[in-house]
Amino acid sequence: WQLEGELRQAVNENALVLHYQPKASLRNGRIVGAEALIRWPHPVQGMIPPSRFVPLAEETGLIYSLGNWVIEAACRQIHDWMRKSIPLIPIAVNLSARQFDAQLPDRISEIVERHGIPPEMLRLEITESLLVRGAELVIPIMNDLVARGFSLSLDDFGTGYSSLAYLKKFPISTLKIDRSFVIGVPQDKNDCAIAQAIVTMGKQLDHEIVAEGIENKAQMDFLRSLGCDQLQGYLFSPPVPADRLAEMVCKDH
Ligand code: G
Ligand code: G
Ligand code: NA
Ligand code: MN
Repeated sequence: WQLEGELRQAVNENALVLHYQPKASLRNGRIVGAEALIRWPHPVQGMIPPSRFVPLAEETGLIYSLGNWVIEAACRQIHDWMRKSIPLIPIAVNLSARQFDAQLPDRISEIVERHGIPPEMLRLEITESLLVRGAELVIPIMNDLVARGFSLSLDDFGTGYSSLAYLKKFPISTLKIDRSFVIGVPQDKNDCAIAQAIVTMGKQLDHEIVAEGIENKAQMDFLRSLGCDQLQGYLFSPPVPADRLAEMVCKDH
């Protein structure tokens, strides 16, 4: 398929870019982190969103080198911010299930050490879909990553399968409430109940709670009233280029 060949070439030629969506504290509105989101500036098709090529990369196995590129690019960016004395915030990268193998911790450590980055500055966002690899494979890898100083966030929480059985076994520090439960609050009673249950449970498990996809003030106020810690969404900021994020962080600190 043509797009696959072009994507392989784009990875090899460093022709992809990361945009960064800030996460803000729901207590004081300050930027407390950001999520790196990949984009493909295509010469003919324009900026291609990840929904159009990440699934392709996952099907073809290209996600392995694409995933390494993302970690490398995020670390290069953090290094550049350190060099420019921009206040550092933790940057989260998304990991696909196919990237999760026994060599992953060594691969990530090598990249982080080569760029001289404190491991706390790189967060790893995973989803429950990871469990297709088998809990007996993935949980030790998660523990290894945490032992090396990386923290794990469980993304899209509530949309996967078997969430509750494994939640207590995952060494995660952060739970991200999926956008699909945020859309309906505060009007939809069911969404409110689900959001409240997730926040209550997550806090009992000592996890930090991030609400994704916050688009308006009513949603923000409701999630804050539940005790949610951080928000990510268009109300605060869409994903932005690296330089724009640096400006926002500098203004904020
Ligand atoms: O930015 P956007 O809303 O289009 O992202 C769509 C999806 O692509 C999200 O589910 C996001 O997690 C995923 N995605 C974005 N960047 C990456 C990445 O670097 N690696 C992986 N595996 N998924 C990503
Ligand atoms: O699956 P994941 O949580 O990684 O997806 C993040 C995606 O959600 C990003 O691609 C980002 O562009 C998108 N996104 C971020 N904030 C909002 C928002 O407020 N509304 C909507 N509809 N999408 C958002
Ligand atoms: Na994600
Ligand atoms: Mn995410």
